[in-house]
Amino acid sequence: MISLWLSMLIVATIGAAAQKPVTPAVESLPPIAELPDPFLRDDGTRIHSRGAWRAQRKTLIDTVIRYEYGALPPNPRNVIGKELSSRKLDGIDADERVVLLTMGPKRSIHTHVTLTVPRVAGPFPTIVCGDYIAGSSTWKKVDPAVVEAIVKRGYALAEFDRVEIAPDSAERTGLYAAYPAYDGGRISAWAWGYHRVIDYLISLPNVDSKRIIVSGHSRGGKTVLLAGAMDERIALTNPNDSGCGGAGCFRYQAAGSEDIVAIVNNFPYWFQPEFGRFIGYVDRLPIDQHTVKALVAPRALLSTEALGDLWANPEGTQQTFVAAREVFNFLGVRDRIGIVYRPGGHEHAMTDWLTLVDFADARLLGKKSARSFDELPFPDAHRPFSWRAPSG
Ligand code: GTR
Repeated sequence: MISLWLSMLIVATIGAAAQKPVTPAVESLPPIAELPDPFLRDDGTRIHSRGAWRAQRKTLIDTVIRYEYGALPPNPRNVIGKELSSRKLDGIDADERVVLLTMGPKRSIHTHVTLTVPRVAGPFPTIVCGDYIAGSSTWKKVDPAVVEAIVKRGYALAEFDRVEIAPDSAERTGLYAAYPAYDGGRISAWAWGYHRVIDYLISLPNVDSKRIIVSGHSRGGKTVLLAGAMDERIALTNPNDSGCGGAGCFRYQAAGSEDIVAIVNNFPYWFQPEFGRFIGYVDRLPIDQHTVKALVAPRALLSTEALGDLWANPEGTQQTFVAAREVFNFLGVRDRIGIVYRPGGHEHAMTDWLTLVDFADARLLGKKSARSFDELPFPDAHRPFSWRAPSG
Protein backbone atom coordinates (compact mmCIF):
# COMPACT_ATOMS: atom_id res chain seq x y z
CA MET A 1 0.00 0.00 0.00
CA ILE A 2 2.77 2.34 1.05
CA SER A 3 4.78 1.45 -2.04
CA LEU A 4 1.72 2.07 -4.26
CA TRP A 5 1.22 5.43 -2.58
CA LEU A 6 4.95 6.20 -3.00
CA SER A 7 5.00 5.29 -6.66
CA MET A 8 1.91 7.43 -7.26
CA LEU A 9 3.65 10.30 -5.55
CA ILE A 10 6.78 9.79 -7.66
CA VAL A 11 4.75 9.66 -10.88
CA ALA A 12 2.87 12.81 -9.86
CA THR A 13 6.13 14.60 -8.97
CA ILE A 14 7.89 13.62 -12.19
CA GLY A 15 4.79 14.60 -14.16
CA ALA A 16 4.71 18.00 -12.50
CA ALA A 17 8.43 18.55 -13.08
CA ALA A 18 8.15 17.56 -16.74
CA GLN A 19 5.27 19.99 -17.25
CA LYS A 20 7.10 22.86 -15.54
CA PRO A 21 4.15 25.25 -15.93
CA VAL A 22 5.54 28.65 -16.87
CA THR A 23 2.15 30.27 -17.06
CA PRO A 24 0.28 28.21 -14.50
CA ALA A 25 -3.25 29.51 -14.78
CA VAL A 26 -3.65 32.09 -17.48
CA GLU A 27 -7.30 32.46 -16.53
CA SER A 28 -6.24 33.66 -13.09
CA LEU A 29 -4.00 36.47 -14.39
CA PRO A 30 -5.74 39.85 -14.27
CA PRO A 31 -7.27 40.92 -17.59
CA ILE A 32 -5.67 44.09 -18.99
CA ALA A 33 -7.78 45.33 -21.88
CA GLU A 34 -5.42 48.12 -22.93
CA LEU A 35 -1.69 47.91 -23.63
CA PRO A 36 -0.11 47.23 -20.22
CA ASP A 37 1.57 50.18 -18.51
CA PRO A 38 5.35 49.61 -18.66
CA PHE A 39 5.89 52.02 -15.75
CA LEU A 40 3.78 49.91 -13.41
CA ARG A 41 5.72 47.81 -10.92
CA ASP A 42 4.62 44.37 -9.74
CA ASP A 43 3.59 45.94 -6.41
CA GLY A 44 1.05 48.18 -8.17
CA THR A 45 2.99 51.45 -7.83
CA ARG A 46 4.41 53.35 -10.81
CA ILE A 47 8.03 54.36 -11.22
CA HIS A 48 8.63 58.10 -11.23
CA SER A 49 12.33 58.64 -11.74
CA ARG A 50 14.58 57.76 -14.66
CA GLY A 51 16.88 56.08 -12.15
CA ALA A 52 14.18 53.51 -11.42
CA TRP A 53 13.96 52.42 -15.05
CA ARG A 54 16.96 50.06 -14.87
CA ALA A 55 15.30 47.87 -12.23
CA GLN A 56 11.93 48.14 -13.97
CA ARG A 57 13.49 47.09 -17.27
CA LYS A 58 14.97 44.03 -15.60
CA THR A 59 11.54 43.03 -14.27
CA LEU A 60 9.99 43.54 -17.69
CA ILE A 61 12.72 41.44 -19.35
CA ASP A 62 11.92 38.60 -16.94
CA THR A 63 8.21 38.92 -17.71
CA VAL A 64 8.67 38.98 -21.48
CA ILE A 65 10.96 35.96 -21.32
CA ARG A 66 8.78 34.03 -18.94
CA TYR A 67 5.47 34.51 -20.68
CA GLU A 68 6.33 34.90 -24.34
CA TYR A 69 9.66 33.73 -25.69
CA GLY A 70 11.39 31.57 -23.08
CA ALA A 71 14.88 32.19 -21.72
CA LEU A 72 18.02 32.45 -23.80
CA PRO A 73 20.71 29.81 -23.14
CA PRO A 74 23.73 30.92 -21.09
CA ASN A 75 26.59 32.85 -22.64
CA PRO A 76 29.21 30.14 -23.31
CA ARG A 77 32.02 32.73 -23.54
CA ASN A 78 33.90 30.58 -26.01
CA VAL A 79 33.08 31.81 -29.53
CA ILE A 80 35.92 31.24 -31.96
CA GLY A 81 36.11 32.36 -35.60
CA LYS A 82 38.03 30.54 -38.34
CA GLU A 83 38.44 32.31 -41.65
CA LEU A 84 37.38 30.08 -44.56
CA SER A 85 37.89 32.53 -47.43
CA SER A 86 38.69 36.14 -48.19
CA ARG A 87 38.37 38.09 -51.42
CA LYS A 88 38.05 41.57 -52.86
CA LEU A 89 34.50 42.00 -54.17
CA ASP A 90 34.05 42.63 -57.93
CA GLY A 91 33.06 46.20 -58.66
CA ILE A 92 32.63 47.17 -54.98
CA ASP A 93 35.37 48.71 -52.90
CA ALA A 94 35.07 46.12 -50.17
CA ASP A 95 36.52 42.85 -48.94
CA GLU A 96 34.39 39.84 -48.15
CA ARG A 97 35.48 37.25 -45.61
CA VAL A 98 33.63 34.07 -44.78
CA VAL A 99 34.24 32.97 -41.20
CA LEU A 100 33.06 29.83 -39.44
CA LEU A 101 32.06 30.53 -35.85
CA THR A 102 31.94 27.69 -33.33
CA MET A 103 30.59 27.98 -29.81
CA GLY A 104 28.77 26.37 -26.91
CA PRO A 105 29.34 23.02 -25.19
CA LYS A 106 32.20 21.21 -26.97
CA ARG A 107 31.90 24.05 -29.47
CA SER A 108 29.22 21.95 -31.16
CA ILE A 109 27.13 24.93 -32.35
CA HIS A 110 28.22 26.74 -35.49
CA THR A 111 27.25 29.41 -37.97
CA HIS A 112 28.85 30.86 -41.06
CA VAL A 113 29.37 34.63 -41.06
CA THR A 114 29.89 36.56 -44.30
CA LEU A 115 31.55 39.81 -43.40
CA THR A 116 31.74 42.64 -45.93
CA VAL A 117 33.99 45.52 -44.96
CA PRO A 118 34.79 48.75 -46.88
CA ARG A 119 38.36 49.05 -48.19
CA VAL A 120 39.13 52.27 -46.34
CA ALA A 121 40.27 52.88 -42.79
CA GLY A 122 37.83 51.65 -40.12
CA PRO A 123 36.41 50.94 -37.66
CA PHE A 124 32.92 50.80 -39.18
CA PRO A 125 29.45 50.76 -37.70
CA THR A 126 28.40 47.19 -38.45
CA ILE A 127 25.01 45.83 -39.43
CA VAL A 128 24.41 42.24 -38.32
CA CYS A 129 21.71 40.23 -40.11
CA GLY A 130 20.94 36.54 -39.49
CA ASP A 131 18.74 36.03 -42.55
CA TYR A 132 21.29 34.41 -44.91
CA ILE A 133 20.20 30.78 -44.81
CA ALA A 134 22.27 28.29 -46.78
CA GLY A 135 20.30 26.58 -49.54
CA SER A 136 17.13 28.65 -48.98
CA SER A 137 15.41 30.26 -51.94
CA THR A 138 13.59 32.70 -49.62
CA TRP A 139 16.26 33.72 -47.12
CA LYS A 140 19.10 34.75 -49.35
CA LYS A 141 22.27 36.76 -49.13
CA VAL A 142 21.60 40.51 -49.11
CA ASP A 143 21.33 41.72 -52.69
CA PRO A 144 24.70 42.98 -54.07
CA ALA A 145 23.18 46.39 -54.88
CA VAL A 146 22.18 46.76 -51.22
CA VAL A 147 25.61 45.59 -50.05
CA GLU A 148 27.23 48.16 -52.33
CA ALA A 149 24.99 50.94 -50.99
CA ILE A 150 25.73 49.99 -47.36
CA VAL A 151 29.48 49.82 -47.93
CA LYS A 152 29.52 53.14 -49.80
CA ARG A 153 27.87 54.77 -46.79
CA GLY A 154 30.75 53.53 -44.61
CA TYR A 155 29.07 50.59 -42.89
CA ALA A 156 30.20 46.98 -42.63
CA LEU A 157 27.73 44.10 -42.99
CA ALA A 158 27.89 40.77 -41.15
CA GLU A 159 25.43 38.19 -42.44
CA PHE A 160 24.95 34.85 -40.72
CA ASP A 161 22.72 31.80 -40.88
CA ARG A 162 20.35 31.72 -37.89
CA VAL A 163 19.09 28.27 -38.89
CA GLU A 164 22.56 26.82 -38.32
CA ILE A 165 22.19 28.04 -34.73
CA ALA A 166 18.73 26.47 -34.34
CA PRO A 167 16.39 24.91 -36.90
CA ASP A 168 13.19 26.63 -37.97
CA SER A 169 11.18 23.60 -36.81
CA ALA A 170 10.48 21.61 -33.68
CA GLU A 171 13.58 19.48 -34.37
CA ARG A 172 16.12 19.56 -31.55
CA THR A 173 19.31 20.05 -33.53
CA GLY A 174 21.95 22.80 -33.31
CA LEU A 175 21.68 24.69 -30.05
CA TYR A 176 18.89 22.35 -28.88
CA ALA A 177 21.18 19.32 -29.15
CA ALA A 178 23.96 21.19 -27.34
CA TYR A 179 21.66 22.16 -24.45
CA PRO A 180 19.31 19.16 -24.11
CA ALA A 181 17.27 20.69 -21.27
CA TYR A 182 16.80 23.99 -23.08
CA ASP A 183 13.15 24.79 -23.75
CA GLY A 184 13.10 28.42 -24.93
CA GLY A 185 11.55 29.10 -28.32
CA ARG A 186 13.37 29.62 -31.62
CA ILE A 187 13.12 33.41 -31.41
CA SER A 188 15.16 33.27 -28.18
CA ALA A 189 17.59 30.74 -29.64
CA TRP A 190 18.16 32.88 -32.72
CA ALA A 191 18.53 36.04 -30.59
CA TRP A 192 21.24 34.16 -28.68
CA GLY A 193 22.87 33.53 -32.09
CA TYR A 194 22.95 37.28 -32.73
CA HIS A 195 24.63 37.78 -29.37
CA ARG A 196 27.30 35.20 -30.15
CA VAL A 197 28.03 36.73 -33.57
CA ILE A 198 28.43 40.06 -31.76
CA ASP A 199 30.86 38.41 -29.28
CA TYR A 200 33.04 37.66 -32.30
CA LEU A 201 32.54 40.95 -34.15
CA ILE A 202 33.53 43.19 -31.26
CA SER A 203 36.88 41.41 -31.11
CA LEU A 204 37.70 42.69 -34.62
CA PRO A 205 39.64 45.97 -34.96
CA ASN A 206 37.62 47.20 -37.95
CA VAL A 207 34.23 46.75 -36.26
CA ASP A 208 33.04 49.76 -34.25
CA SER A 209 31.92 47.95 -31.11
CA LYS A 210 29.96 51.00 -29.93
CA ARG A 211 27.88 51.03 -33.12
CA ILE A 212 26.54 47.53 -33.60
CA ILE A 213 23.25 47.46 -35.52
CA VAL A 214 20.97 44.43 -35.83
CA SER A 215 18.53 44.09 -38.71
CA GLY A 216 16.26 41.24 -39.74
CA HIS A 217 13.12 40.59 -41.73
CA SER A 218 9.84 39.04 -40.60
CA ARG A 219 10.64 36.11 -38.26
CA GLY A 220 14.19 37.46 -38.45
CA GLY A 221 12.75 40.84 -37.39
CA LYS A 222 11.02 39.28 -34.36
CA THR A 223 14.43 37.85 -33.52
CA VAL A 224 16.32 41.15 -33.75
CA LEU A 225 13.72 42.90 -31.61
CA LEU A 226 14.34 40.40 -28.82
CA ALA A 227 18.12 40.40 -29.43
CA GLY A 228 18.18 44.20 -29.16
CA ALA A 229 15.87 44.22 -26.14
CA MET A 230 18.22 41.91 -24.22
CA ASP A 231 21.74 43.03 -25.16
CA GLU A 232 22.99 46.50 -24.34
CA ARG A 233 25.95 46.12 -26.71
CA ILE A 234 23.48 46.65 -29.56
CA ALA A 235 23.30 50.37 -30.39
CA LEU A 236 20.48 50.18 -32.93
CA THR A 237 17.77 47.56 -33.40
CA ASN A 238 15.92 47.31 -36.72
CA PRO A 239 13.07 44.83 -37.09
CA ASN A 240 11.67 44.89 -40.64
CA ASP A 241 8.04 43.83 -41.31
CA SER A 242 8.27 41.78 -38.12
CA GLY A 243 4.55 41.72 -37.23
CA CYS A 244 3.06 39.30 -34.73
CA GLY A 245 5.52 38.47 -31.94
CA GLY A 246 7.73 41.30 -33.25
CA ALA A 247 6.95 44.99 -33.59
CA GLY A 248 3.23 44.18 -34.07
CA CYS A 249 0.64 44.03 -31.35
CA PHE A 250 -1.36 41.23 -29.76
CA ARG A 251 -4.16 43.40 -28.39
CA TYR A 252 -4.61 45.70 -31.39
CA GLN A 253 -5.21 43.45 -34.34
CA ALA A 254 -6.17 45.21 -37.59
CA ALA A 255 -8.24 43.27 -40.17
CA GLY A 256 -6.25 40.64 -42.01
CA SER A 257 -3.35 40.58 -39.56
CA GLU A 258 -1.72 37.51 -38.02
CA ASP A 259 -2.92 36.85 -34.47
CA ILE A 260 -1.83 34.59 -31.63
CA VAL A 261 -4.05 31.75 -32.91
CA ALA A 262 -2.42 31.71 -36.34
CA ILE A 263 1.13 32.10 -35.14
CA VAL A 264 0.95 29.53 -32.35
CA ASN A 265 -0.85 27.01 -34.56
CA ASN A 266 1.71 27.36 -37.35
CA PHE A 267 4.88 28.03 -35.37
CA PRO A 268 4.45 26.89 -31.75
CA TYR A 269 8.19 26.35 -31.42
CA TRP A 270 9.01 30.04 -31.99
CA PHE A 271 7.80 30.78 -28.42
CA GLN A 272 8.06 29.30 -24.94
CA PRO A 273 6.23 25.96 -24.87
CA GLU A 274 3.15 27.26 -23.06
CA PHE A 275 2.60 30.52 -24.90
CA GLY A 276 -0.41 28.92 -26.61
CA ARG A 277 -2.26 29.10 -23.31
CA PHE A 278 -2.86 32.77 -24.10
CA ILE A 279 -5.05 31.89 -27.07
CA GLY A 280 -8.41 33.39 -26.16
CA TYR A 281 -6.72 35.25 -23.31
CA VAL A 282 -4.40 37.82 -24.88
CA ASP A 283 -5.80 40.36 -22.43
CA ARG A 284 -4.11 38.32 -19.68
CA LEU A 285 -0.64 38.84 -21.19
CA PRO A 286 1.17 41.03 -18.65
CA ILE A 287 3.01 42.64 -21.57
CA ASP A 288 2.44 43.44 -25.23
CA GLN A 289 4.95 44.18 -27.97
CA HIS A 290 5.39 47.83 -26.96
CA THR A 291 6.98 46.39 -23.81
CA VAL A 292 9.61 44.56 -25.86
CA LYS A 293 10.28 47.75 -27.82
CA ALA A 294 10.61 49.73 -24.59
CA LEU A 295 13.34 47.36 -23.37
CA VAL A 296 15.58 48.70 -26.14
CA ALA A 297 15.51 52.22 -24.64
CA PRO A 298 17.56 54.32 -24.23
CA ARG A 299 19.36 52.72 -27.18
CA ALA A 300 18.00 53.31 -30.69
CA LEU A 301 15.14 51.39 -32.32
CA LEU A 302 13.83 51.75 -35.86
CA SER A 303 11.04 49.61 -37.23
CA THR A 304 10.73 49.61 -40.98
CA GLU A 305 7.25 48.68 -42.17
CA ALA A 306 5.21 48.17 -45.34
CA LEU A 307 1.70 49.60 -45.73
CA GLY A 308 0.59 46.69 -47.89
CA ASP A 309 1.88 44.00 -45.51
CA LEU A 310 -1.45 43.55 -43.72
CA TRP A 311 -0.48 40.18 -42.22
CA ALA A 312 2.27 42.02 -40.27
CA ASN A 313 -0.32 44.41 -38.75
CA PRO A 314 1.11 47.80 -39.81
CA GLU A 315 -1.59 49.63 -37.86
CA GLY A 316 -0.98 47.67 -34.64
CA THR A 317 2.73 48.31 -35.14
CA GLN A 318 2.06 52.04 -35.05
CA GLN A 319 0.22 51.49 -31.75
CA THR A 320 3.19 49.73 -30.16
CA PHE A 321 5.43 52.52 -31.46
CA VAL A 322 3.30 55.25 -29.87
CA ALA A 323 3.13 53.33 -26.57
CA ALA A 324 6.87 52.50 -26.45
CA ARG A 325 7.71 56.12 -27.28
CA GLU A 326 6.33 57.04 -23.85
CA VAL A 327 9.33 55.21 -22.37
CA PHE A 328 11.84 56.80 -24.76
CA ASN A 329 10.26 60.15 -23.88
CA PHE A 330 10.52 59.45 -20.17
CA LEU A 331 14.23 58.65 -20.57
CA GLY A 332 14.80 61.88 -22.53
CA VAL A 333 15.59 60.13 -25.84
CA ARG A 334 12.36 60.62 -27.77
CA ASP A 335 14.07 60.73 -31.16
CA ARG A 336 15.82 57.38 -30.67
CA ILE A 337 12.66 55.46 -31.53
CA GLY A 338 11.60 55.60 -35.16
CA ILE A 339 9.10 54.00 -37.46
CA VAL A 340 9.07 54.37 -41.22
CA TYR A 341 6.39 53.02 -43.55
CA ARG A 342 6.85 52.49 -47.26
CA PRO A 343 4.31 51.42 -49.86
CA GLY A 344 4.40 47.78 -50.93
CA GLY A 345 4.41 44.37 -49.34
CA HIS A 346 6.34 41.85 -47.30
CA GLU A 347 10.04 42.08 -48.19
CA HIS A 348 13.32 43.49 -46.95
CA ALA A 349 13.60 46.07 -49.70
CA MET A 350 16.49 48.32 -50.73
CA THR A 351 14.55 51.29 -49.39
CA ASP A 352 14.29 49.66 -45.93
CA TRP A 353 18.07 49.27 -45.80
CA LEU A 354 18.62 52.86 -46.96
CA THR A 355 16.17 54.12 -44.33
CA LEU A 356 18.15 52.19 -41.71
CA VAL A 357 21.43 53.77 -42.82
CA ASP A 358 19.81 57.25 -42.83
CA PHE A 359 18.56 56.66 -39.29
CA ALA A 360 21.95 55.31 -38.17
CA ASP A 361 23.75 58.29 -39.73
CA ALA A 362 21.49 60.64 -37.79
CA ARG A 363 21.17 58.83 -34.46
CA LEU A 364 24.48 56.96 -34.13
CA LEU A 365 26.85 59.24 -36.01
CA GLY A 366 25.16 62.57 -35.26
CA LYS A 367 24.98 63.55 -38.94
CA LYS A 368 22.49 66.27 -39.77
CA SER A 369 19.40 64.89 -41.48
CA ALA A 370 16.33 66.60 -42.85
CA ARG A 371 14.46 63.32 -42.73
CA SER A 372 11.86 62.55 -40.09
CA PHE A 373 11.45 59.02 -38.81
CA ASP A 374 8.07 59.21 -37.15
CA GLU A 375 5.45 60.05 -39.75
CA LEU A 376 2.41 58.08 -38.67
CA PRO A 377 0.13 56.93 -41.50
CA PHE A 378 -2.81 55.88 -39.32
CA PRO A 379 -5.04 58.26 -37.30
CA ASP A 380 -3.50 58.63 -33.85
CA ALA A 381 -6.76 59.53 -32.13
CA HIS A 382 -7.73 56.20 -30.58
CA ARG A 383 -4.70 54.94 -28.70
CA PRO A 384 -5.27 51.56 -27.06
CA PHE A 385 -3.80 52.79 -23.78
CA SER A 386 -4.70 55.54 -21.34
CA TRP A 387 -1.43 55.82 -19.34
CA ARG A 388 1.35 58.29 -20.14
CA ALA A 389 4.98 58.58 -19.09
CA PRO A 390 5.24 59.79 -15.50
CA SER A 391 6.17 63.45 -15.39
CA GLY A 392 9.21 62.61 -13.25
C1 GTR B 1 4.81 33.95 -41.88
C2 GTR B 1 4.49 34.16 -40.43
C3 GTR B 1 4.92 35.53 -40.03
C4 GTR B 1 6.29 35.91 -40.55
C5 GTR B 1 6.62 35.31 -41.89
C6 GTR B 1 8.10 35.29 -42.26
O1 GTR B 1 4.38 32.76 -42.35
O2 GTR B 1 3.12 33.99 -40.26
O3 GTR B 1 4.83 35.67 -38.62
O4 GTR B 1 7.26 35.62 -39.64
O5 GTR B 1 6.20 34.01 -41.99
O6 GTR B 1 8.95 35.05 -41.42
O7 GTR B 1 8.37 35.48 -43.44
